[in-house]
Amino acid sequence: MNKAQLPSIESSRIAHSIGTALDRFIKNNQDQFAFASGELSQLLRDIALASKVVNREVNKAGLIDLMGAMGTQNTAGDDQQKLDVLANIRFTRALAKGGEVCALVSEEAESYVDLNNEGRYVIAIDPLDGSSNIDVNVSIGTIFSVYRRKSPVGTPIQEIDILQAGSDQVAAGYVLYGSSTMLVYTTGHGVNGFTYEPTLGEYFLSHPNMRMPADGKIFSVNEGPSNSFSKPVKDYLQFCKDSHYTARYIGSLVADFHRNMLKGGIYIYPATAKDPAGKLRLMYECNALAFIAEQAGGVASDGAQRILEIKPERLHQRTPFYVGSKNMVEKALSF
Ligand code: FDP
Repeated sequence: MNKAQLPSIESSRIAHSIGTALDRFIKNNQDQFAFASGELSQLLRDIALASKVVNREVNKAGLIDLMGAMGTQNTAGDDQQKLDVLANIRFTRALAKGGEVCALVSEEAESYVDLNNEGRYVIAIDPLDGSSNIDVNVSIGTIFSVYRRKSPVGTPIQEIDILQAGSDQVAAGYVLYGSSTMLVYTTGHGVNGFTYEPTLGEYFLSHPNMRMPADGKIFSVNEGPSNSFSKPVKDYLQFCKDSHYTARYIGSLVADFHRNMLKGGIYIYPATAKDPAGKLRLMYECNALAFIAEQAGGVASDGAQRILEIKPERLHQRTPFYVGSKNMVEKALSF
């Protein structure tokens, strides 16, 4: 083939280009990362591989005995679903095998999991978010945060490695098991989204350099417990209604967040009488989405400060969460 033929092949309508594969994208962009870039790249690949396995299990859950409750509760007292447990095993196993991770914080485990003292990274993960939607075929997701350990490599893990503020994240992402499966991640240089092509078994770049619209008209909140919302939250929701905004609430954080990433909108989970500190978990739900939101031009707050500035005191700490389009979140915070 001579060079002159390439442009016509590239623009051919018969065979559309399918975009850059995730592995190649990670490799091409690993120079952006200041530390041991090969290790972070391998870690991201491990997460992507585990997500493909989880995707497979999620898709066949109705055919084999994978739906329904496990009969156990996680550390927060939520009923564990079989797929919660399975996803936790898949991600933990993949990250343990890879060797880059020294400790893992998971929604499904009370304490952190000590993996490998030689590893340089700490992962906080919600292996399967939105689990109450599993049995009804509604989108669910995985959320992860990646930190560099602070103590010397080769020594036992310490609290300073685990309880890091969101601003210390070196990478974060989510996987959405939806009408198609997507992996969206950032290493602090913008946000990129990849769609899974099941017949090829690969993620391909489908949403390069994602930006959250600065404005939007979608508000996303479970209004069931609204009697116990604070007055400013009630007032803001009234403002949304008076402004004829659209209410959309899937009840899977990843799915609600992803929709707002693409269309513009605000997601709110405020303090309620049942959950006075908010329901969502700082370390493995809010931090990752806050990092992604800010990288895409959005805002994430607990109502008083940036989510990323909160210094966690406990693994399973909860926080109120206001995240989404910049102008919408700033407006909500002004109430
Ligand atoms: P779930 O309890 O189904 O796992 O953090 C968990 C989460 O779902 C989020 O994904 C979701 O946005 C939220 O809780 C839903 O909570 P409500 O049922 O209280 O609205």
